[in-house]
Amino acid sequence: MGKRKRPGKKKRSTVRERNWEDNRDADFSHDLARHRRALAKLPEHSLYAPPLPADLTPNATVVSHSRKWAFVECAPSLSGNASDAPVTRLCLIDERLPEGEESLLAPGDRVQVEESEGQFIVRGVASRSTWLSRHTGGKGRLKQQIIAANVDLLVIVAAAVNPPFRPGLVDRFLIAAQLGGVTPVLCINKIDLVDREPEATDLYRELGLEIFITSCKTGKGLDTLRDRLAGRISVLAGHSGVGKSSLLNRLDPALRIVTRELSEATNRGRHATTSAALYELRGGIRIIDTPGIRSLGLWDVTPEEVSFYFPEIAALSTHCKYRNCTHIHELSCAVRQAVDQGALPSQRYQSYKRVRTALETEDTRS
Ligand SMILES: Nc1nc2c(ncn2[C@@H]2O[C@H](COP(=O)(O)OP(=O)(O)OP(=O)(O)O)[C@@H](O)[C@H]2O)c(=O)[nH]1
Ligand SMILES: [Mg+2]
Ligand SMILES: [Zn+2]
Repeated sequence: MGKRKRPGKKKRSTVRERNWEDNRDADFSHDLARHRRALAKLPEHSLYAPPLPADLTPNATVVSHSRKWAFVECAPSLSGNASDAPVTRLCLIDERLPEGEESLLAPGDRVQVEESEGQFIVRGVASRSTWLSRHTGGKGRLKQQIIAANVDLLVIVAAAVNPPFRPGLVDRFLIAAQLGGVTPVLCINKIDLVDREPEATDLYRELGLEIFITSCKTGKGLDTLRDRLAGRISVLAGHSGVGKSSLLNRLDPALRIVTRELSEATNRGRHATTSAALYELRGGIRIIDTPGIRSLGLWDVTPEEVSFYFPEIAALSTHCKYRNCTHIHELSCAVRQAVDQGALPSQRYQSYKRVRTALETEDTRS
């Protein structure tokens, strides 16, 4: 952007005021340039002189991050009381922290932050109790992208229409929730645009999934959702344009997160949210908003294991003739019989087949 340095310009504090209206990506690129300049004047890597802590004492939570920088939420003094009102600080991420096949950081991660020469630095990341992750499917180093860490609830957000309700993605999120130890709930938004709930809703209700029917336009269902989120840390996930950020704005109008109308040409969301971030809402709600995704690559599931993540199919499979029945082409298959007889909804079976076939052909295990 070619910003010139003005003499006498006041140095900005490293403690940032929270301003959620800002575009975070712009924040990071701005900071990146600013800190590069600052680092250039420091003796080589003096910030990284202290050894990384051997025993981790987490004192902050990641709000959002880029490759080199993280916004964290912590007590005003790093060793301060938990009861102190938290502040958001911009930290460098210690470049010695190992980058493996799994994301180093995600919103919700507990980290150890230390101050060194007036700069706050993330020195360590605690292991995660729960997570929402996806397989990147790419050829690069990063194989498992952690979307959110240490969350209690996964709110799978779908729209009743615009964009159309797609049970296939819901099924994948249900598997991802099981893999990461997170409790899933389903939120069907934009109910103001239809006369009745999408057909598949009852199917999920029968499976025992907790369902919230909401409208950001009329406010329907928002109080019930708010009650469920209170006192917990949750993550909102789903296709672009289903209204994830709009839900947050309705739950706490002070947030004013950027939202975007659907594209008229494709009737799809236009990726208004570009990076995941943790928000603190009124009423003790802590929630991670995430960018809309097209598909969810599953991590750590083999095609043979898929049926274990469809509980009703797993139960039926004990009656199949072959123990290693794929439930796709075998003749004496209790699962296919159940579909034929209407005992197993064909939609769920189609989802099972899609997930299984995709795992076989995508080779997402490499
Ligand atoms: N009619 C109606 N429109 C809604 C509702 N909720 C959200 N919208 C609209 O849907 C569009 C997309 O909303 P966003 O909140 O940006 O969707 P998102 O899921 O955050 O999308 P990404 O950030 O791209 O993943 C906006 O134009 C919203 O005004 C609703 O309940 N009813
Ligand atoms: Mg959004
Ligand atoms: Zn079978």
